[in-house]
Amino acid sequence: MTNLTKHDTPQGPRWALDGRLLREDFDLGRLLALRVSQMADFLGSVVTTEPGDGTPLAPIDAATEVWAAGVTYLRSREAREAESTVRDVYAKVYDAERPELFFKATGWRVAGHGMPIRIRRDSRWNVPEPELTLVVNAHGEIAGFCAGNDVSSRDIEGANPLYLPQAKVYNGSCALGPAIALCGVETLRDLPIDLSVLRDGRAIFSGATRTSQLKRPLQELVEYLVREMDFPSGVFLMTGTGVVPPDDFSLAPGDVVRITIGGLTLENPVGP
Ligand code: DO4
Ligand code: MG
Repeated sequence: MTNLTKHDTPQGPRWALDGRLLREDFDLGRLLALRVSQMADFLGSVVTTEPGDGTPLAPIDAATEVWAAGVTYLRSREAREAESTVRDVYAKVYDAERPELFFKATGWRVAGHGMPIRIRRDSRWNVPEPELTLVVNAHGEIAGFCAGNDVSSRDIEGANPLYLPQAKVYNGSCALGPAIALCGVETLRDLPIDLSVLRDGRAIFSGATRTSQLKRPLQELVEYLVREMDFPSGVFLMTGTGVVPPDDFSLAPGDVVRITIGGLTLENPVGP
């Protein structure tokens, strides 16, 4: 697997490939405009010998969109049925042909590894959602993945499913990182997904699942996303959560959320 990372450098944000800086004029949109079969040659032509270190940034460009799928694991359906006043919408979408897809963030809003995520001030029940996040090119091909956190308000979503955008989209509600692992789609079929929440340095919740527990094939989620919408510079697609903490759990400022997916660990403190 090849890792693409983005760093804060004295010259501004720079991308790196396996620890070596890419040319200054590289951006992710140029890579994701290509077919997967063209990417290795292109990256080879823009990689330098300079070391790519410095504070990690979210591996996404400012204008790139992040979308998300929902109720793709049985655990997510069960948890949402329990919290909601309108239960059968979740059963219906879990079993339906068409998946649930929603807009989550634009790149400039996304927190990278080590950056704070947030809980809404007008919500009392909040959870992290550890999600395999697909990096999809302009041709609808899956080029790789990163770890993602679809931070969510359960009480706002539970009050009414029409409040979903407010439960899902707010400052600090999306984290991605620490890298984009460029890989073939077969690598993604059975990846472990681990979530821990640390409070005062101690794990107060740990849970795990695997991508093989997904109800739908990854390519099917992508196919619905790109069916009637073009993404000339590519798009990120969070694929839903299979880990939901028990109902008496809520995130609090100062907690640290650690998500590991297929060897990539994304860690974010919960800010004020
Ligand atoms: O239906 C609401 C959102 C579901 C979701 O975000 C998930 O299953 O991960
Ligand atoms: Mg989710």
